[in-house]
Amino acid sequence: MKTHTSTAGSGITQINTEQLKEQIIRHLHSTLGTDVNKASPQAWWSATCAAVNEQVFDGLRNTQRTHYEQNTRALHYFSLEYLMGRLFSNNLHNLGLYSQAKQALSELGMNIADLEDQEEDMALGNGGLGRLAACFIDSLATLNYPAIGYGIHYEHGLFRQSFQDGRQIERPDSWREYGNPWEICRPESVQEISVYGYVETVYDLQGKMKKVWHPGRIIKGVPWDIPVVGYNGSSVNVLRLWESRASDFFNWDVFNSGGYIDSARENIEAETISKVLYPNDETDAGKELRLIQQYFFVSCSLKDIIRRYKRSHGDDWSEFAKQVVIQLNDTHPAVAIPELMRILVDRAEMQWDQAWNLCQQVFAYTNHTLLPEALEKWAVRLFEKVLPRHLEIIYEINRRFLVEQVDVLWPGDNDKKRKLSIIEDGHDPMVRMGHLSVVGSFRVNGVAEIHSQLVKSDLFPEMVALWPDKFTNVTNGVTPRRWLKACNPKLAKLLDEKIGTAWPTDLKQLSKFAAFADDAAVQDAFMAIKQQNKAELATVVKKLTNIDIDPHAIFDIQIKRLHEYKRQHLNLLHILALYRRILQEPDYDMTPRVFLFGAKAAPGYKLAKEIIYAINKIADKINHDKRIKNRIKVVFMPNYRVTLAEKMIPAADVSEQISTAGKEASGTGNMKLALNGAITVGTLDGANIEIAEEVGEDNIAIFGLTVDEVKALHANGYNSMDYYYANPEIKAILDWLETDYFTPGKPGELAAIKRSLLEGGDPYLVLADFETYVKAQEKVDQWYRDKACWAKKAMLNTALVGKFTSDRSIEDYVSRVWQLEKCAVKRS
Ligand code: AZC
Repeated sequence: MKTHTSTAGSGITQINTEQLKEQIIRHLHSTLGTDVNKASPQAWWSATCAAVNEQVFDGLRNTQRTHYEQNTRALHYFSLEYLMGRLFSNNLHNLGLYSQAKQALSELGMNIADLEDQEEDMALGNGGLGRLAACFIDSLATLNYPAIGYGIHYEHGLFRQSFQDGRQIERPDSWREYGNPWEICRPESVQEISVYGYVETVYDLQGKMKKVWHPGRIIKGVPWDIPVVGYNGSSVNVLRLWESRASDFFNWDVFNSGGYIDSARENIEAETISKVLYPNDETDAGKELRLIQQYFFVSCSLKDIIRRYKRSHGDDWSEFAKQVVIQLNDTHPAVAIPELMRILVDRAEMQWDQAWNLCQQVFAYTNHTLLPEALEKWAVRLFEKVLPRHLEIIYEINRRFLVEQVDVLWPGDNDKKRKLSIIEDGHDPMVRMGHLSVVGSFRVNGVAEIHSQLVKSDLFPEMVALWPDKFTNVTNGVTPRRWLKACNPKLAKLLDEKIGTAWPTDLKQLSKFAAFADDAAVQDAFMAIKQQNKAELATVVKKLTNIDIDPHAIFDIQIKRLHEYKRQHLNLLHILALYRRILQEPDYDMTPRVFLFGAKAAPGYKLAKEIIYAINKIADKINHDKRIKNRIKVVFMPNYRVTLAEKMIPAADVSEQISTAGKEASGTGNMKLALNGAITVGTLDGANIEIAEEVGEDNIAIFGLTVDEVKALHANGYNSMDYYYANPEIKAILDWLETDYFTPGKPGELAAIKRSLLEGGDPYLVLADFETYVKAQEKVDQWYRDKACWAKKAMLNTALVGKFTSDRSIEDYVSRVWQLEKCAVKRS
């Protein structure tokens, strides 16, 4: 019998297979109350998690003690979303325990993969922004930076998607219905926060004016801690998520006056706050509950930070900005700025200037999008109702900003004031959260070079004139532990053999793999792995959709939220073009291709849902059409999420990154796919540009209008009709959508796409980019015919994208924004 020992690093106790087996059985007995003979897979999974947690909690204690003793400066990441996915295999990998666990379980008669499937995804996020937060906290722990993630403990994460007659159906996600082994409730750190009510102006005996907020409601925030295990067991940081409950204080009042039922209602209302994640990706919900969610978690988190600070510094605020830096993940947590001001001015009775100075040293803001519909604005009247004191503070921040900054640089220029004001004028005045975030932060960053440029030139040019040094870039990254080592074990093994095992924490090492790009034997090994991954995905596809796909076809994958700017419909038009060509020319020469989609549409986003419907209907028609002889297959995978991404990405040949230039801030799926050897078909948008720089133009299929060309086209008056009439293929395809060809007996069912592209003016320039997109796809088809050529390109993609590790992003944040020190964890 083999006995592996963990390679875990300093923070964590070493453990071998035998010990792990004993722990699992002990937990089956004493934690789960069952035994080896009757335990369900769920019980085995829980027992294994409990065993893993023995090491995790060990590391957690050591990390927290070390940070406390060393009194370290720490990063506080504020994010409304964390898209964690599953933690079982991730924690095992990061602890260096995966092979031991696999061995231990197999000796106990269990298959580790079956146990992995017992876990629900922790889907507390929508898409890129939430997954980025998850990659970042992995890297922070791996790099031994003291950091804590703060967010909301949603009872229901992102909805589960299924299709009924091709249409998206949403069901609630109950990820912790039967508990979750990774979280620890911390009743000792409960916080209470206030909302609603009114503000009273009072004067003390010296005649000094003071504002007193009399809240209308008190809500309790209960923290749940999720340990974040660094790779090789370095540090174990914490993700602290707040759950809302009715405050005891409030219940008593109502209860004593005989209002049992009312008190129950209060409970329900309070609990609503953390009930469900808003499913909007890149659209501002503008709803009262959303503002309360934002304030709830921000206020709980700030109180938590201050409590910890006061433990060592009492009422002396002078070290606060040295100890604390807060990163705002988009504007969603921006209400933290007036909240900290309120705490300092109203509570700590600090002078305004001093408080503001402190605030501006603490906050930094990341912008993730330029889309106008995603730029958050809150109606002043709503703000006034929910957070009356905060509105006053925002007015004062704004007044001083306009007088002391704007009017100094542009004296008497009212247009500038109007443009820069945190309050947008109009019949329904609004609070602009982006403006507030820029004014209140010491640093502002975009998430890819081009995006950061556009943040400066298009979004906040005047703010740049005021504070040129405030703006910077940090290009996104992804954790190679989850997105290569864990999800693509065969490729990881090949890399270990060829370039050594340092790459998971030093991804630039991958460039050594480039030396093998012309080596026929390594090419064969690489392509054989891709082939196996494709075969495995084909099994998953069969199980989920009952569609048979051929693993020898090109696997062409577009996985991301459904949005017009991401242009899944451009992909669809290409599919229709190929289909039509085959029907017109039965011997049409093309490499067989399987087009795979994964995407959720926001439940209220009509056109996005129509696009899903159209893809499903067209898929159904094409997949059953014998005439095309399987040259095309189209699959829409239901319920796309982290766990499905982990199966699709290692099997991709082609990565679709086809957003309208200037619209995708960065993208991170593009990085994951390239890392796993997929070749990008992409526009010069977001991080695609930087991927192209790294892999070289021979190894990526770039097409389409550039940002400047997009701007010029709009400026000169884009008319999509011109393309419709000029290109017979476009015309035929769009007209096809109006017939009942794909929806027998129901003509016009797919016409929404045509309408948006013609009458709707094609806001994302789908038709303008169609021709070059088709050309790029033809090039890819040609490349694939030459196996060695393809293998080389694919290998070079893996080899040359080392830049896109989230470890590098974190180091960029550390040097450009956070100024943290690493802190090696000591074992007790
Ligand atoms: C996304 C951007 O669309 C994507 O380009 C980027 O890679 C990602 O953030 C991480 O930075 N934005 C969002 O998911 N959501 C919002 C509201 O921007």
